[in-house]
Amino acid sequence: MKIMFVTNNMNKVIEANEIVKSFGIELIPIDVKKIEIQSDSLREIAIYAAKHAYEVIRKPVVVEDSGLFIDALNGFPGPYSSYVYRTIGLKGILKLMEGVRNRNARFIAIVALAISDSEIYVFEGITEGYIANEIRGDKGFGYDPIFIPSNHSKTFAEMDRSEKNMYSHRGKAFRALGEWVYANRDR
Ligand code: ITT
Ligand code: NA
Repeated sequence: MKIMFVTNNMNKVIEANEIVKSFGIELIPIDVKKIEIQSDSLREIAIYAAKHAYEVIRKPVVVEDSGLFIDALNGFPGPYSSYVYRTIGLKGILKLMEGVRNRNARFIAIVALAISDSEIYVFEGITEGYIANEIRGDKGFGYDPIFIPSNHSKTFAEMDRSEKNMYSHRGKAFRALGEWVYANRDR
């Protein structure tokens, strides 16, 4: 089954496709404008974007909204992760975290699937971890070089894609989507 995926981030597409292919799903990136409202809630942002994407495409469509939430920074950058990455970047985050002992953080991914004007299903993935003391690794994307999942010593950027997918917020959210689609395959 093919599902359209509205995103400008090809890293998301590649990671997510590796996860959903075992459920017989192929995610097709599609170049439709993703409407991103300003909100503190990733869920609200994702649902709104999925609803609008469905209105344009009229076919099953997913969007993913994700972010890195750092406890010592009261959840910053959170819903602003994309903007913060492009502006202050990894170095800026490490600077804000200089001398901070509580380095706990979590990645959250919200995947919203719209299959009609009124049916939107939401799948969430959360991965707990902490902020590294320095930039490490060159795989992955975004904040991967500074995020270490709990009970691990490597950053996401030091892991191969399949290893990151086992633990990542995106892995969890898209596996949940895959299970839902599989369970509802005869609808
Ligand atoms: P689209 O909105 O077009 O899908 P985006 O990259 O702008 O792509 P978001 O608005 O969801 O995506 O912003 C999420 C940001 O959080 C993203 O730009 C990354 O900086 C960061 N992020 C999300 N998942 C990540 C991951 O697995 N590894 C590293 N950084 C991640
Ligand atoms: Na975005």
